[in-house]
Amino acid sequence: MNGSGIDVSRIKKRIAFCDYLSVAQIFLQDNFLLDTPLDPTDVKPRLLGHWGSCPGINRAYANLKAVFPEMQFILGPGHGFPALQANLYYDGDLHEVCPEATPDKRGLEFLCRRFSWPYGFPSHASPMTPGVISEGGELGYALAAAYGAALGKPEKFIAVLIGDGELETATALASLNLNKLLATSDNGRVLPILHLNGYKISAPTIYGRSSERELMQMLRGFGFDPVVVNGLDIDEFQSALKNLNPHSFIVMKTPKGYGCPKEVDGVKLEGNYASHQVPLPKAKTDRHQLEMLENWLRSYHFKELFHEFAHND
Ligand SMILES: Cc1ncc(C[n+]2csc(CCOP(=O)(O)OP(=O)(O)O)c2C)c(N)n1
Repeated sequence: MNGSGIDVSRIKKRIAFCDYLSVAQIFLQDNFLLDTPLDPTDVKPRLLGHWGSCPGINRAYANLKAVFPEMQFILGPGHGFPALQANLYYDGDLHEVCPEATPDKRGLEFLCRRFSWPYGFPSHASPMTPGVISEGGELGYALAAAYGAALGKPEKFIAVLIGDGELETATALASLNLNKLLATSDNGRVLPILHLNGYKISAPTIYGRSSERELMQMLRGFGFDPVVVNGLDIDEFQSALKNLNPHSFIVMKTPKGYGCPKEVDGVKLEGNYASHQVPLPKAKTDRHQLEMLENWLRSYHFKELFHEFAHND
């Protein structure tokens, strides 16, 4: 526990659990607990998904949930769906609408196997996702959706995660004005969190290459009270959450794709655009990439976490 009664080790475990599940949904069609060495047949034949956004989503979600268990969470980069889905599974929210998503081995299989699979779950957040009011497949609307959901609902707390690529869109940028119009006591509280991981698909983002001063000045100009947090530092994140005011804006810095292998075939993965989608695209056919995937998956020690989490396993 830290000084504010927050169980930091529980947050860490939740993050590792959801990071593993994000990777597993993208890659695995079998051997979900890694009971045996990873085999090419355990890997999905068509790898479709976005890893790069997931570690940041998992860190934002875990830190927020620890303080605001009843929050409404809006995800701008809907392509980071494996992370959102992992959190919905962890909290049991998915089970409420999807009885097969049970907290046991069968539920784990169901979740992973059906991600980005014909007649299964889409690769992006979708209307099938419990609680979704902004899909995020088309970037830009998250902030507007958040302020809209807060209108006339002073009891609400809404956290909205926006990608730094997303904040380059006209819609997201213009929506920053809503702070001046709608951050009033007759509306709910909106907490925007900019996920500053520096890259979008195949290039750096403007804000990733701006100086911190420039970015802070821009946000202050929109009437926000911005604070920068290192997304990998739970104490720092928690301290920012403890000191919120109606105009708070968190800038969460993470290395894009944090936790994946550092590089493959001479290309930098972690902290680079190359982790945006599937960092090891040849994991099924290339022995070396399969081995890298196995080491990556094992780094989370998921089996122990799952045994603590699962019922009747
Ligand atoms: C309006 C719109 N333009 C382009 C895209 C294509 N697109 C998909 S993901 C992505 C990059 C997003 O980067 P960022 O918002 O920083 O999210 P990250 O994955 O880095 O967390 C883009 C441009 C889109 N989905 N929507």
